[in-house]
Amino acid sequence: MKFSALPALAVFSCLASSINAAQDEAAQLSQLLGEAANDILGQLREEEGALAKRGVEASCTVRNIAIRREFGSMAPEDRKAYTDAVQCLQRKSNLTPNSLVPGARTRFDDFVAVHQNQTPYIHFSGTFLGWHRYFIWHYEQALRNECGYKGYQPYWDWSKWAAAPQDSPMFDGSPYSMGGNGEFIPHDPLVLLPPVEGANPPIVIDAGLGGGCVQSGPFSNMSVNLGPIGLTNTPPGPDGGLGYNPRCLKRDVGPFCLQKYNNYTRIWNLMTQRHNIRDFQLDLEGPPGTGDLGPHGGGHFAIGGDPGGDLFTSPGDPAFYLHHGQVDRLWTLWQALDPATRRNALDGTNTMLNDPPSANTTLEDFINLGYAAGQPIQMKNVMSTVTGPFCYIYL
Ligand SMILES: *[C@@H]1O[C@H](CO)[C@@H](O)[C@H](O)[C@H]1NC(C)=O
Ligand SMILES: *[C@@H]1O[C@H](CO)[C@@H](O)[C@H](O)[C@H]1NC(C)=O
Ligand SMILES: *[C@@H]1O[C@H](CO)[C@@H](O)[C@H](O)[C@H]1NC(C)=O
Ligand SMILES: [Cu+2]
Repeated sequence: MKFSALPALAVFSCLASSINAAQDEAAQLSQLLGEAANDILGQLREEEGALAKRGVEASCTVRNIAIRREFGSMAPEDRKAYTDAVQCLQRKSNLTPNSLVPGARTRFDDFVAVHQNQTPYIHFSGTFLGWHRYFIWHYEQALRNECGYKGYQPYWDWSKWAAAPQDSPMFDGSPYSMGGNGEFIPHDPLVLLPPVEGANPPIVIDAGLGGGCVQSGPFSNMSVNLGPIGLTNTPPGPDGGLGYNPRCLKRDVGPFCLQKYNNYTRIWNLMTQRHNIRDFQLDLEGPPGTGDLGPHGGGHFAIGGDPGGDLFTSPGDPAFYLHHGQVDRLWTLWQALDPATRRNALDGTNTMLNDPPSANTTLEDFINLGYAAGQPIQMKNVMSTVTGPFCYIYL
């Protein structure tokens, strides 16, 4: 009698300790990242003081710095203000000429189009982190300057919601969410083929809990105009994916990817055990050919669907910008943990996986967002979130 109760107890205590472990990991990570953020503010204060001694006024200070927050930690009305502004961008006309991108219809599409066009140069390349930093910053600027948004770009803390992202504030489908999951349509796992045919095992991603059109919340009405280009098992849209191809927003949100690639352990290791930019980027994007998607790929495929599951067209899902907010947050705070060696550290070439072969990206190289926004900018001016055009921090 006594013994039959033992296994159950053992299971229970094992579960309890893994829950405690997860809470400890969350607390430890949040402490580490909090300290990194404080270091950035401390540095700003010092620089402001040094400038003041020379009679110069600092432009980015602890008093005017923009604070980007986790979507789930924002007040409901602030979340709604954000999605209202995104919908405003989706009503304004595109600036991208239709002679270049025939399918662009809105200002929102301008951002999608430039990402489509530049995908082979801004992923698994030296510009990956800097380009996406500049990209989401200009998106935030467009929301503020063209659509009257008063807040800042939110981010998505993957690990926090890894057990059930579909029920999280981001995807629960309430009026204060980023829109719900896609309608549940039973479907097979997604099989991503390896870059080199036959060289590596394919990556199998368990089916999520959606698959169909988003039916609740802010983006249930949205028209996805561009793409797809690189959606697995789906041929490209008209004009190679740059043509007009209006359809609903589909998502396949579920816990599989986040639990596997974006849990607290993974992010803790990324932040504490990757000591140079090469290792940091590889871990974040997943070392090619290993079957590991990394937290960057994990977040993308935790959203999945169309266009979320398409490397080229993924910014066509408004959740993209919150996912890349978290990528930028982790880069920012990783840099702050050792600014002397990390502030200007770059690794990679100017083409995806150096194919075709290209030069190493340098701090002098320019990136640009085409018709979406802004001027070309040198990599050296996007390496810090408190200099150049930027003045923001993540809490
Ligand atoms: C969807 O569009 C209709 C018609 O434009 C509008 O009345 C409705 O409020 C929209 N719903 C959402 C969730 O945006
Ligand atoms: C957490 O992520 C790591 C690394 O991606 C993985 O090896 C591990 O299995 C994950 N933990 C759980 C509980 O899924
Ligand atoms: C590019 O960077 C790699 C890694 O740092 C280095 O081994 C290689 O020599 C560099 N190539 C050129 C052409 O500088
Ligand atoms: Cu991208």
